[in-house]
Amino acid sequence: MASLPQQAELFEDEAADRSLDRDCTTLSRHVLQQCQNFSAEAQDLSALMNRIALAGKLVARRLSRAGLMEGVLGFTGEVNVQGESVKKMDVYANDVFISVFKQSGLVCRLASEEMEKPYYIPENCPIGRYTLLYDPIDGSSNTDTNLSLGSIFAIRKQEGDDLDGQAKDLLVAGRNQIAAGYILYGPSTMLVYTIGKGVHSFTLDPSLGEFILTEENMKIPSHGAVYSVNEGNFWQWDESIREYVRYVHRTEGYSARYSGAMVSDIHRVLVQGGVFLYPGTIEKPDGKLRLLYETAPLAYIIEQAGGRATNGHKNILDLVPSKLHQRTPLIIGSPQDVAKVESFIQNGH
Ligand code: P6P
Repeated sequence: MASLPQQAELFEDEAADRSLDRDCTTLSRHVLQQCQNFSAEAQDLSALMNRIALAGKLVARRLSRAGLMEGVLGFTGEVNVQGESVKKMDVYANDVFISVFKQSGLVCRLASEEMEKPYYIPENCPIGRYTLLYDPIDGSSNTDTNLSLGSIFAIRKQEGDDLDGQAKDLLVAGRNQIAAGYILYGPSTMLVYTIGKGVHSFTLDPSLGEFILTEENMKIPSHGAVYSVNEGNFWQWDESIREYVRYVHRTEGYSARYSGAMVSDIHRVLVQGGVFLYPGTIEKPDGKLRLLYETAPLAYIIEQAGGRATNGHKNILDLVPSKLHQRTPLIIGSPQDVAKVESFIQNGH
């Protein structure tokens, strides 16, 4: 029988081994573990996620120096396809993803919130079999105030031909995503992803320059205290959404949290439970958020973690877009809290 000091030493050694093993659980290794094989597709997925991680590192580095460099903060003076004023960080992050994937040989196209048409990999570059759909910087209005921001991504396999360059083959439901996730640029930079085998989070260790495994198989609580919605839009909502908000106002146990960057708000909901809403309005029934590269990837993550995501009537992952920048209302989070919102919609309050 080992003496107590020997037991303590043994425990410390085992803890040290676990810590070292975790530090070696990089994103690309984890993806291969998840795939449980080394097939060409598994290798592709691992390489794709590695490229996403590189893009995240480059964006995180730029954000960490935003206040110290010329030309990082503020607006470009341009308006994007969404009709939104473009922040310099939007353009930079959009270009980062293009640069990171252009020579990768992994993708044939990149479709972004910031580009009216997809970016087709030039013929003088290696062409891959996947499409990256992404929102390079979600919540860019937070750039200039040093608040959290995110990037959102979805990976789809090239199905069929896109001969006319209209990317009609992308107009399919979110269940066709083979990978999805987000990067959260907060006090630490986190990457959360799924390939349909659970949700896993990684934290960037700047000393290693690697995203290191933080939590495997994340599960969203069935209920949470947080409701996250921009109540400044109250006057624009359908009566049913107003009735839901009146309900949480008069019911003990709810707290409002809203940051202006839904990656941050939805990550909080994933970890603590609750619900995030961006409803449609009477003037814009489809709301503000985009289906292909915002709500569908986030819905994949939350559904894989045991939560739900709906437009109020249909599962986000079953919605078929009619156009690349299709918008959709979003109610996403803990199953009990999403159901509560739906009950107001279905009862036609
Ligand atoms: P509003 C950022 O532009 C975004 O797409 C989401 O990240 C965020 O939750 C929402 O829009 C903020 O929009 O209308 O509340 O300012």
